[in-house]
Amino acid sequence: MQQSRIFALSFLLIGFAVLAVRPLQAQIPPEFMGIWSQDACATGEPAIITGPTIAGLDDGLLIVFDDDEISTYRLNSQPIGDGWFEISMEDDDDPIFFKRQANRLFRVRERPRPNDENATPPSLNAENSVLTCASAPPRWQIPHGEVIEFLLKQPDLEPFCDGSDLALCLGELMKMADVTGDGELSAAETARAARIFVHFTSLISIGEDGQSEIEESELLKAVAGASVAGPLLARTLVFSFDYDGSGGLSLSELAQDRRFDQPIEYEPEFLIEVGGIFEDGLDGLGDLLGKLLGTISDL
Ligand SMILES: [Ca+2]
Repeated sequence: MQQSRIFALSFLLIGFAVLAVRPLQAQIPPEFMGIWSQDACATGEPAIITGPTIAGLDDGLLIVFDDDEISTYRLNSQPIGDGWFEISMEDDDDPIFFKRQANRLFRVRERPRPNDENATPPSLNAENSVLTCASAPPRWQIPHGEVIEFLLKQPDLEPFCDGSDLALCLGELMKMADVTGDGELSAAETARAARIFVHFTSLISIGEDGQSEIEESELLKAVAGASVAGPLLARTLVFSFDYDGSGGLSLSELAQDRRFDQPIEYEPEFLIEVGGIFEDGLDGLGDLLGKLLGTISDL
């Protein structure tokens, strides 16, 4: 019922609506979220930990940018005292224990016993730690900057997107998409939202084992497709929903004829499904654009 109602919305609105949320279950501690690197921040391969706000996921996400492959894992976490958290990946019986101290996140394999005075505390050495980074290295920012920013901003959404008020959450997502801050989405801002949506859903097409790997070249192909076809889709959306003819889309125009007065619930797989439809739609537009360009060059 909820799903069919969402499906009735425009692609853009779907894009935003499905990024709204469910109540949090396995909270990733805020001090663990952000960019981490095993090596120097300016040149290393970043790993991003983000909370479960996005995508209706119950779990947090760990996204590892590694040479030519990008891997995404779902994370569950629970505090075990003394600053330690037990973090496990989906379908993995082998949890790892994490603790943050200053600018490092330390991990140990053995369960630390914070409440046992006689137990030897686990040794925290730099070899088993990652360093917090203010930003991702240029090597990764250039091709993936938009989605990295989107991932990093997730904790800011949490107070607004706890699953209880979709309209409030949509308002915050709208602010995120509205680069110029004028309260309206231009065609370029809409196209950017489309690119981020394709980038993001490609990254989190997580399998049943709770993880996904995607070759960077495959990911960039999907994003390039969205970059070419997105503006066409964006203009179509602006033409379709810009009721006051201002040239941009406001939240009230996007929400026209819809009532977001009920909590929203769906399975994460639904997002992936919508991402697939969205990508197919963009592919279709890409084909159309290719044909049009072909026709023009034949003239
Ligand atoms: Ca704007």
